[in-house]
Amino acid sequence: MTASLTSGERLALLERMLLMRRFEEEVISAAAAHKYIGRNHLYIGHEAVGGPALIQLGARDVTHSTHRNHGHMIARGVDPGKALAEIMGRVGGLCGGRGGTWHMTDPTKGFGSTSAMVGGSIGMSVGAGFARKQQGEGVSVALFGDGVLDEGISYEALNYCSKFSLPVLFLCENNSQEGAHITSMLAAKRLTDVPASLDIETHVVDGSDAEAVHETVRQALAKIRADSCPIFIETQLARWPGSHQMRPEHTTGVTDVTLAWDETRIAGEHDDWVRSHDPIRKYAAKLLSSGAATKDGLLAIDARVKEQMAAARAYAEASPFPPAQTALENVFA
Ligand SMILES: Cc1ncc(C[n+]2csc(CCOP(=O)(O)OP(=O)(O)O)c2C)c(N)n1
Ligand SMILES: [Mg+2]
Repeated sequence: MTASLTSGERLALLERMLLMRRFEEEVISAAAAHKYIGRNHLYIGHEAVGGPALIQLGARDVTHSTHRNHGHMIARGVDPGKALAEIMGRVGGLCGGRGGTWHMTDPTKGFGSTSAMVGGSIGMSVGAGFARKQQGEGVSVALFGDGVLDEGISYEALNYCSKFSLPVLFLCENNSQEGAHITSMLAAKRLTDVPASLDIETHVVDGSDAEAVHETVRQALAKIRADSCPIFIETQLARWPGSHQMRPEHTTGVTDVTLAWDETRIAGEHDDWVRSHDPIRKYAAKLLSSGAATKDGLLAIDARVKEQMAAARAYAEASPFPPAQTALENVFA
Protein backbone atom coordinates (compact mmCIF):
# COMPACT_ATOMS: atom_id res chain seq x y z
CA MET A 1 0.00 0.00 0.00
CA THR A 2 1.17 3.53 -0.72
CA ALA A 3 2.19 5.11 2.56
CA SER A 4 0.22 8.25 1.79
CA LEU A 5 -3.17 6.57 1.24
CA THR A 6 -5.53 5.36 3.95
CA SER A 7 -8.05 2.57 3.22
CA GLY A 8 -10.82 5.17 2.98
CA GLU A 9 -8.80 7.23 0.50
CA ARG A 10 -8.11 4.16 -1.62
CA LEU A 11 -11.83 3.37 -1.84
CA ALA A 12 -12.63 7.02 -2.59
CA LEU A 13 -10.05 6.96 -5.39
CA LEU A 14 -11.58 3.82 -6.90
CA GLU A 15 -15.04 5.42 -6.69
CA ARG A 16 -13.82 8.53 -8.52
CA MET A 17 -12.19 6.39 -11.21
CA LEU A 18 -15.38 4.38 -11.63
CA LEU A 19 -17.39 7.62 -11.93
CA MET A 20 -15.00 8.71 -14.71
CA ARG A 21 -15.63 5.37 -16.49
CA ARG A 22 -19.41 5.38 -16.05
CA PHE A 23 -19.51 9.00 -17.28
CA GLU A 24 -17.97 7.89 -20.57
CA GLU A 25 -20.36 4.96 -20.77
CA GLU A 26 -23.21 7.46 -20.43
CA VAL A 27 -21.69 9.57 -23.24
CA ILE A 28 -21.62 6.44 -25.44
CA SER A 29 -25.21 5.64 -24.55
CA ALA A 30 -26.37 9.23 -25.26
CA ALA A 31 -24.59 9.19 -28.63
CA ALA A 32 -26.17 5.84 -29.54
CA ALA A 33 -29.60 7.26 -28.65
CA HIS A 34 -28.91 10.24 -30.98
CA LYS A 35 -29.20 12.72 -28.12
CA TYR A 36 -26.53 14.87 -29.72
CA ILE A 37 -24.37 15.01 -32.84
CA GLY A 38 -20.59 15.20 -32.85
CA ARG A 39 -17.42 13.35 -32.17
CA ASN A 40 -15.90 12.55 -28.77
CA HIS A 41 -12.56 11.28 -27.58
CA LEU A 42 -13.27 9.04 -24.63
CA TYR A 43 -11.01 8.85 -21.58
CA ILE A 44 -11.59 5.13 -20.98
CA GLY A 45 -8.36 3.38 -19.99
CA HIS A 46 -6.70 6.53 -18.60
CA GLU A 47 -8.58 6.64 -15.27
CA ALA A 48 -5.53 5.59 -13.23
CA VAL A 49 -3.77 8.77 -14.41
CA GLY A 50 -6.35 11.55 -14.14
CA GLY A 51 -8.05 10.06 -11.07
CA PRO A 52 -5.12 9.80 -8.64
CA ALA A 53 -3.37 12.88 -10.03
CA LEU A 54 -6.22 15.38 -9.99
CA ILE A 55 -7.92 14.17 -6.81
CA GLN A 56 -4.87 15.64 -5.00
CA LEU A 57 -5.31 19.20 -6.27
CA GLY A 58 -6.69 22.07 -4.21
CA ALA A 59 -8.84 25.12 -4.90
CA ARG A 60 -5.86 27.31 -5.88
CA ASP A 61 -4.50 24.80 -8.41
CA VAL A 62 -5.50 25.10 -12.05
CA THR A 63 -5.71 22.51 -14.83
CA HIS A 64 -5.87 22.71 -18.63
CA SER A 65 -6.68 19.72 -20.77
CA THR A 66 -7.01 18.33 -24.27
CA HIS A 67 -9.58 16.79 -26.63
CA ARG A 68 -9.56 13.69 -24.35
CA ASN A 69 -10.74 15.62 -21.33
CA HIS A 70 -13.97 14.19 -19.87
CA GLY A 71 -12.15 12.09 -17.28
CA HIS A 72 -10.07 15.07 -16.21
CA MET A 73 -13.21 17.13 -15.58
CA ILE A 74 -14.85 14.41 -13.50
CA ALA A 75 -11.61 13.70 -11.61
CA ARG A 76 -11.51 17.34 -10.51
CA GLY A 77 -15.01 17.11 -9.15
CA VAL A 78 -16.91 18.90 -11.92
CA ASP A 79 -20.67 18.19 -11.79
CA PRO A 80 -21.28 15.19 -14.12
CA GLY A 81 -24.77 16.46 -15.06
CA LYS A 82 -23.45 19.84 -16.19
CA ALA A 83 -20.53 18.21 -18.03
CA LEU A 84 -22.85 15.77 -19.83
CA ALA A 85 -25.29 18.58 -20.67
CA GLU A 86 -22.39 20.54 -22.19
CA ILE A 87 -21.37 17.59 -24.37
CA MET A 88 -25.02 17.28 -25.44
CA GLY A 89 -25.12 21.02 -26.30
CA ARG A 90 -27.74 21.92 -23.68
CA VAL A 91 -28.41 25.23 -21.93
CA GLY A 92 -27.71 23.60 -18.56
CA GLY A 93 -24.18 22.66 -19.61
CA LEU A 94 -21.00 24.09 -18.08
CA CYS A 95 -20.74 26.66 -20.89
CA GLY A 96 -24.43 26.92 -21.72
CA GLY A 97 -24.03 24.27 -24.40
CA ARG A 98 -21.79 26.50 -26.53
CA GLY A 99 -18.47 24.77 -25.94
CA GLY A 100 -19.28 21.08 -26.29
CA THR A 101 -16.82 18.30 -25.61
CA TRP A 102 -13.76 20.24 -26.80
CA HIS A 103 -14.17 23.56 -24.99
CA MET A 104 -15.41 22.74 -21.52
CA THR A 105 -14.43 24.95 -18.62
CA ASP A 106 -15.28 25.19 -14.92
CA PRO A 107 -13.35 27.87 -13.04
CA THR A 108 -15.17 26.94 -9.81
CA LYS A 109 -13.25 23.65 -9.92
CA GLY A 110 -9.93 25.12 -11.07
CA PHE A 111 -10.55 24.03 -14.65
CA GLY A 112 -9.21 26.77 -16.93
CA SER A 113 -10.14 25.19 -20.21
CA THR A 114 -9.92 22.18 -22.43
CA SER A 115 -8.66 22.60 -25.98
CA ALA A 116 -9.35 20.88 -29.29
CA MET A 117 -5.92 21.98 -30.51
CA VAL A 118 -3.18 19.43 -29.95
CA GLY A 119 -0.76 21.55 -27.86
CA GLY A 120 -3.41 24.02 -26.64
CA SER A 121 -3.30 22.90 -23.02
CA ILE A 122 0.47 22.99 -22.66
CA GLY A 123 0.58 26.63 -23.81
CA MET A 124 -2.27 27.77 -21.55
CA SER A 125 -0.61 26.05 -18.60
CA VAL A 126 2.45 28.27 -18.88
CA GLY A 127 0.31 31.39 -18.47
CA ALA A 128 -1.50 29.82 -15.54
CA GLY A 129 1.85 28.82 -13.99
CA PHE A 130 3.13 32.37 -14.40
CA ALA A 131 0.00 33.71 -12.67
CA ARG A 132 0.35 31.19 -9.84
CA LYS A 133 3.98 32.20 -9.32
CA GLN A 134 3.03 35.89 -9.20
CA GLN A 135 0.29 35.13 -6.68
CA GLY A 136 2.66 32.97 -4.65
CA GLU A 137 0.22 30.09 -4.36
CA GLY A 138 -1.03 27.10 -6.37
CA VAL A 139 0.24 24.83 -9.11
CA SER A 140 -0.64 24.76 -12.79
CA VAL A 141 -1.16 21.27 -14.23
CA ALA A 142 -0.78 20.70 -17.96
CA LEU A 143 -2.64 17.58 -19.11
CA PHE A 144 -1.69 16.37 -22.57
CA GLY A 145 -0.99 13.35 -24.78
CA ASP A 146 2.25 12.15 -26.31
CA GLY A 147 1.23 13.76 -29.64
CA VAL A 148 1.70 17.22 -28.07
CA LEU A 149 5.48 16.90 -27.92
CA ASP A 150 5.58 16.98 -31.75
CA GLU A 151 4.15 20.50 -31.64
CA GLY A 152 6.49 23.51 -31.58
CA ILE A 153 4.60 25.13 -28.73
CA SER A 154 5.77 22.35 -26.37
CA TYR A 155 9.39 23.32 -26.75
CA GLU A 156 8.63 26.95 -25.98
CA ALA A 157 6.36 26.05 -23.06
CA LEU A 158 8.88 23.69 -21.44
CA ASN A 159 11.75 26.08 -22.02
CA TYR A 160 9.90 29.05 -20.53
CA CYS A 161 8.82 27.13 -17.43
CA SER A 162 12.34 25.87 -16.87
CA LYS A 163 13.98 29.24 -17.40
CA PHE A 164 11.57 31.09 -15.10
CA SER A 165 11.08 28.25 -12.57
CA LEU A 166 7.31 28.18 -12.91
CA PRO A 167 5.22 25.87 -10.69
CA VAL A 168 3.92 23.64 -13.49
CA LEU A 169 3.31 19.90 -13.46
CA PHE A 170 3.50 18.53 -17.00
CA LEU A 171 1.44 15.33 -16.93
CA CYS A 172 1.78 13.45 -20.19
CA GLU A 173 -0.49 10.50 -21.05
CA ASN A 174 1.52 8.42 -23.50
CA ASN A 175 -0.79 5.92 -25.18
CA SER A 176 1.54 5.30 -28.14
CA GLN A 177 2.83 1.91 -27.11
CA GLU A 178 4.23 -0.60 -29.56
CA GLY A 179 1.70 -2.45 -31.69
CA ALA A 180 -1.07 0.11 -31.05
CA HIS A 181 -2.39 3.20 -32.84
CA ILE A 182 0.55 5.65 -32.60
CA THR A 183 0.01 9.38 -31.97
CA SER A 184 3.64 10.40 -31.46
CA MET A 185 5.89 11.53 -34.32
CA LEU A 186 8.72 12.55 -32.02
CA ALA A 187 12.23 11.72 -33.28
CA ALA A 188 13.68 11.66 -29.75
CA LYS A 189 14.05 8.10 -28.38
CA ARG A 190 12.18 8.86 -25.16
CA LEU A 191 9.55 11.56 -24.61
CA THR A 192 11.35 12.58 -21.42
CA ASP A 193 14.53 13.37 -23.39
CA VAL A 194 12.87 16.64 -24.48
CA PRO A 195 12.11 18.12 -21.01
CA ALA A 196 15.33 16.62 -19.58
CA SER A 197 17.37 18.48 -22.22
CA LEU A 198 15.76 21.69 -20.92
CA ASP A 199 16.83 20.92 -17.36
CA ILE A 200 13.39 19.78 -16.15
CA GLU A 201 13.13 16.89 -13.66
CA THR A 202 11.39 13.93 -15.30
CA HIS A 203 9.69 10.72 -14.14
CA VAL A 204 8.14 7.76 -15.95
CA VAL A 205 5.33 5.75 -14.35
CA ASP A 206 2.94 2.94 -15.29
CA GLY A 207 -0.30 4.75 -16.15
CA SER A 208 -2.45 1.72 -15.32
CA ASP A 209 -1.25 1.64 -11.71
CA ALA A 210 -3.38 4.12 -9.76
CA GLU A 211 -1.27 4.09 -6.59
CA ALA A 212 2.04 4.39 -8.46
CA VAL A 213 0.66 7.46 -10.24
CA HIS A 214 -0.70 8.83 -6.96
CA GLU A 215 2.68 8.55 -5.27
CA THR A 216 4.69 9.98 -8.18
CA VAL A 217 2.32 12.95 -8.46
CA ARG A 218 2.22 13.43 -4.67
CA GLN A 219 5.99 13.78 -4.50
CA ALA A 220 6.09 16.01 -7.58
CA LEU A 221 3.41 18.37 -6.23
CA ALA A 222 5.20 18.64 -2.89
CA LYS A 223 8.42 19.62 -4.63
CA ILE A 224 6.73 22.07 -7.02
CA ARG A 225 4.94 23.75 -4.10
CA ALA A 226 8.14 23.97 -2.04
CA ASP A 227 10.61 25.01 -4.74
CA SER A 228 8.48 26.54 -7.55
CA CYS A 229 9.88 24.47 -10.38
CA PRO A 230 8.42 22.52 -13.30
CA ILE A 231 8.34 18.70 -13.24
CA PHE A 232 7.47 16.40 -16.15
CA ILE A 233 5.78 13.01 -15.59
CA GLU A 234 5.27 10.58 -18.47
CA THR A 235 2.55 8.02 -17.75
CA GLN A 236 2.68 4.97 -20.02
CA LEU A 237 -0.66 3.49 -21.06
CA ALA A 238 -1.95 0.67 -23.21
CA ARG A 239 -4.38 2.43 -25.55
CA TRP A 240 -8.03 1.48 -25.03
CA PRO A 241 -9.11 -0.29 -28.26
CA GLY A 242 -12.07 2.11 -28.73
CA SER A 243 -10.10 5.33 -28.23
CA HIS A 244 -10.22 6.58 -31.82
CA GLN A 245 -13.63 5.49 -33.09
CA MET A 246 -15.54 8.10 -35.10
CA ARG A 247 -18.68 7.31 -33.06
CA PRO A 248 -18.19 6.32 -29.41
CA GLU A 249 -18.84 2.62 -28.82
CA HIS A 250 -18.73 0.14 -25.94
CA THR A 251 -15.72 -1.46 -27.64
CA THR A 252 -14.71 -3.54 -24.62
CA GLY A 253 -18.24 -3.88 -23.22
CA VAL A 254 -19.92 -2.04 -20.36
CA THR A 255 -17.70 -2.20 -17.27
CA ASP A 256 -18.55 -5.12 -15.00
CA VAL A 257 -17.02 -4.76 -11.53
CA THR A 258 -17.55 -8.46 -10.77
CA LEU A 259 -14.72 -9.20 -13.24
CA ALA A 260 -12.42 -7.92 -10.48
CA TRP A 261 -12.91 -11.27 -8.73
CA ASP A 262 -14.10 -13.50 -11.55
CA GLU A 263 -11.65 -13.49 -14.45
CA THR A 264 -13.22 -16.58 -16.01
CA ARG A 265 -15.99 -14.47 -17.55
CA ILE A 266 -13.61 -12.11 -19.37
CA ALA A 267 -14.29 -12.71 -23.05
CA GLY A 268 -14.56 -11.05 -26.44
CA GLU A 269 -12.28 -9.61 -29.09
CA HIS A 270 -10.47 -7.33 -26.61
CA ASP A 271 -10.24 -9.70 -23.65
CA ASP A 272 -6.51 -9.04 -23.32
CA TRP A 273 -7.10 -5.31 -22.69
CA VAL A 274 -9.71 -6.08 -20.03
CA ARG A 275 -7.58 -8.77 -18.39
CA SER A 276 -4.20 -7.03 -18.44
CA HIS A 277 -4.74 -3.29 -18.87
CA ASP A 278 -8.14 -2.10 -17.62
CA PRO A 279 -7.04 0.22 -14.78
CA ILE A 280 -10.37 0.00 -12.94
CA ARG A 281 -10.48 -3.80 -12.91
CA LYS A 282 -6.81 -3.82 -11.91
CA TYR A 283 -7.30 -1.42 -8.99
CA ALA A 284 -10.51 -3.09 -7.77
CA ALA A 285 -8.74 -6.49 -7.81
CA LYS A 286 -5.80 -5.01 -5.89
CA LEU A 287 -8.06 -3.53 -3.20
CA LEU A 288 -9.86 -6.86 -2.87
CA SER A 289 -6.69 -8.92 -2.56
CA SER A 290 -5.18 -6.53 0.00
CA GLY A 291 -8.34 -6.62 2.12
CA ALA A 292 -9.06 -2.90 1.66
CA ALA A 293 -12.30 -3.74 -0.17
CA THR A 294 -14.92 -6.49 -0.10
CA LYS A 295 -17.07 -7.73 -2.99
CA ASP A 296 -20.16 -6.20 -1.37
CA GLY A 297 -18.28 -2.96 -0.79
CA LEU A 298 -17.34 -2.77 -4.48
CA LEU A 299 -20.92 -3.46 -5.55
CA ALA A 300 -22.14 -0.70 -3.21
CA ILE A 301 -19.63 1.76 -4.70
CA ASP A 302 -20.80 0.83 -8.18
CA ALA A 303 -24.46 1.24 -7.23
CA ARG A 304 -23.76 4.77 -5.91
CA VAL A 305 -21.88 5.69 -9.08
CA LYS A 306 -24.67 4.34 -11.32
CA GLU A 307 -27.25 6.31 -9.35
CA GLN A 308 -25.17 9.49 -9.69
CA MET A 309 -24.85 8.96 -13.44
CA ALA A 310 -28.58 8.26 -13.88
CA ALA A 311 -29.29 11.60 -12.17
CA ALA A 312 -26.69 13.32 -14.39
CA ARG A 313 -28.28 11.90 -17.54
CA ALA A 314 -31.76 12.94 -16.41
CA TYR A 315 -30.51 16.48 -15.71
CA ALA A 316 -28.82 16.74 -19.13
CA GLU A 317 -31.82 15.41 -21.03
CA ALA A 318 -34.24 17.69 -19.19
CA SER A 319 -32.17 20.70 -20.23
CA PRO A 320 -33.22 22.26 -23.58
CA PHE A 321 -31.02 23.20 -26.55
CA PRO A 322 -30.23 26.95 -26.63
CA PRO A 323 -32.95 28.89 -28.49
CA ALA A 324 -31.95 29.91 -32.03
CA GLN A 325 -32.42 33.63 -31.28
CA THR A 326 -29.55 33.47 -28.75
CA ALA A 327 -27.05 32.25 -31.37
CA LEU A 328 -25.18 35.58 -31.44
CA GLU A 329 -24.93 35.98 -27.66
CA ASN A 330 -21.36 35.84 -26.30
CA VAL A 331 -19.97 36.20 -29.84
CA PHE A 332 -17.14 38.72 -29.82
CA ALA A 333 -16.65 39.33 -33.55
C1 LIG B 1 -2.83 21.34 -33.91
C2 LIG B 1 -3.63 20.10 -34.21
N1 LIG B 1 -3.19 19.21 -35.13
C3 LIG B 1 -3.91 18.09 -35.41
C4 LIG B 1 -5.08 17.84 -34.78
C5 LIG B 1 -5.88 16.56 -35.08
N2 LIG B 1 -5.77 15.61 -33.96
C6 LIG B 1 -6.77 15.44 -33.08
S1 LIG B 1 -6.38 14.32 -31.87
C7 LIG B 1 -4.85 14.05 -32.55
C8 LIG B 1 -3.90 13.07 -31.90
C9 LIG B 1 -3.38 13.59 -30.64
O1 LIG B 1 -2.55 12.64 -29.99
P1 LIG B 1 -2.30 12.74 -28.45
O2 LIG B 1 -2.06 14.15 -28.08
O3 LIG B 1 -1.22 11.77 -28.15
O4 LIG B 1 -3.69 12.31 -27.79
P2 LIG B 1 -4.46 10.90 -27.86
O5 LIG B 1 -5.59 11.10 -28.83
O6 LIG B 1 -3.50 9.85 -28.29
O7 LIG B 1 -4.97 10.69 -26.48
C10 LIG B 1 -4.66 14.81 -33.68
C11 LIG B 1 -3.44 14.80 -34.50
C12 LIG B 1 -5.53 18.79 -33.83
N3 LIG B 1 -6.67 18.63 -33.15
N4 LIG B 1 -4.78 19.89 -33.54
MG1 LIG C 1 -1.49 9.75 -27.70
